[in-house]
Amino acid sequence: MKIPILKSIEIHSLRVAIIDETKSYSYSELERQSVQIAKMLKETNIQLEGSRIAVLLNPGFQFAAAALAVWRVGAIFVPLSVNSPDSAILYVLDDITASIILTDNNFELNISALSKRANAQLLNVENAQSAKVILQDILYKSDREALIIYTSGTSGKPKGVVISLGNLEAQMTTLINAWQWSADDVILNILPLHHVHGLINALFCPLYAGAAVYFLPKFDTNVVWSLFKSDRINVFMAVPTIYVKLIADFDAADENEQLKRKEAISSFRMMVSGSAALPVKVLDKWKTMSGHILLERYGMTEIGMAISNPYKGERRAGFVGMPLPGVQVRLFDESTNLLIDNDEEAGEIQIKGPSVFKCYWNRSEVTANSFTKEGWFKTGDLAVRNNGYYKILGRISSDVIKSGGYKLSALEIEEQLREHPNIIDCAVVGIPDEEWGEKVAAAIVFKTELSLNFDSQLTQWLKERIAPYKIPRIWRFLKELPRNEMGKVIKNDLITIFNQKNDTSA
Ligand code: MLC
Ligand code: AMP
Repeated sequence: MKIPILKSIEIHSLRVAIIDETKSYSYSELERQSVQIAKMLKETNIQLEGSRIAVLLNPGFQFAAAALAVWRVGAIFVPLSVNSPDSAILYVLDDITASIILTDNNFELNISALSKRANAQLLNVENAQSAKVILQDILYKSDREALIIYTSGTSGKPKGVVISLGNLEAQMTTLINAWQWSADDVILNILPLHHVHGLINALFCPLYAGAAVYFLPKFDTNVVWSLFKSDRINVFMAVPTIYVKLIADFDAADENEQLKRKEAISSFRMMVSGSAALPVKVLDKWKTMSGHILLERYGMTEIGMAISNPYKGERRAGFVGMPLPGVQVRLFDESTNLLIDNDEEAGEIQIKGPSVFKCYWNRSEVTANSFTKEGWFKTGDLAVRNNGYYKILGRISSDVIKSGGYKLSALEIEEQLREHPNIIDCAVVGIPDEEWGEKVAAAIVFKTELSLNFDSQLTQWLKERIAPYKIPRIWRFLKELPRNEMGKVIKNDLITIFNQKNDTSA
């Protein structure tokens, strides 16, 4: 097969592909830059096919060109989080044994020492124009690995989810048809690009459809509202926290400004919410502001988008909709080993189909354990079905936290905290929060007397070790953790403790 997005680049060459801070770029400019970066990769004489190329670039034109370039040379594209500390980046570079890191002037200096430690060659995409070697596009089998995205889960350290070209094509085709993407669309993308929501739904899908993607350097409610009013955008996708923040900004504006904002968003073709539960209150408020019933859908890094409310038809508040075409969904009760075939009982969502990922990178045992014997992927999400519509009830494991749309592993944060010389014991939970979905809360047992402001010192200490969105915002310092007879921390009791006493929240 030909690489999916490369097909669309040829067809739409004169259209606008990317708009960023300074400029807009056509599809043919995107193609040219991706060819130049691919040539630069070739010039290294590194064995590229199947190798992992990490990309540390801000959302924008160069990022999109780099992804295409990596595929042109038959390598696997691994987007890095631009806000993570060195140790988190090094973890990914080591895990994938990255051959090359693609970056630009914004990051080159900072990443240079890391690239040496990881034994990866560092290339700056801003130097790509000088590359001269001859490049030939390759044809691929659909099971060729295209992409690795790191996700946290129940297993402590983040794992790389390997997505094949076939998976990617299936995910994009399904969404483009279901949500009626067209080349006339312009989407505002303010999401991070190291996760599927920002990367696949809000960048690759529009590029595959020949649409334009408008990037902002950073999420800012005011700038987003100005852009909405500019009449240049007609599609928007975000996590619920972002809608909550936009609503707060709307409510703070004067009446005249509110009217302008209402008028602007009422003419959008589509506004989507996902990655975490959309509170019905937020959906209702957005409806009164815009006339739009936000299109809520359900997905996961390992499966792409699986369940969606309809583009045309009833969008049900509190429900994530029905299985997308080509995606098989079932509810399963592991305790009874039975399929749920009625509208009353809850079960784990299990998924099958061409969009389901290939494997976890270098973790064959974890991969095997993530599927049933019959090949269904076990999502770890609980749901009920009502007249064909699915409602997510929550996660089976309390060790998985969703905050601001990011999936976080309580175990990973605990592991990190235990490395602190003054911490004997700790436990991390998610506390429900209207703005963030959940806030990360940590209970800590210390070795010695605490100094004043220990929570801010700990926050600082963590900032050098884990991504900012994984840092606990609520702290509690305890003499001991609530445990059962087996010695296991009772996380529900801990949540109660957090909800009862006055906390130290950031
Ligand atoms: C930041 N802050 C938090 C926080 N993150 N507080 C509590 N909980 C959190 N999780 C605080 C900061 O400390 C700071 O406080 C203030 O909020 C602003 O910080 P920021 O970093 O500038 O935040 P902001 O840019 O506003 O980020 C919010 C956000 C971001 C919602 C834009 O979290 C985001 O981009 N989320 C999207 C994640 C995503 O794409 N997930 C999809 C995964 S894929 P102070 O006091 O300093 O002001 C997936 C599959 C699927 O899930 O189905 O899609
Ligand atoms: P990630 O692993 O970051 O891809 O996050 C996937 C998880 O996000 C899913 O397993 C769900 O728990 C959650 N999720 C995604 N969309 C929704 C939604 N619409 N409602 C509730 N949870 C969601």
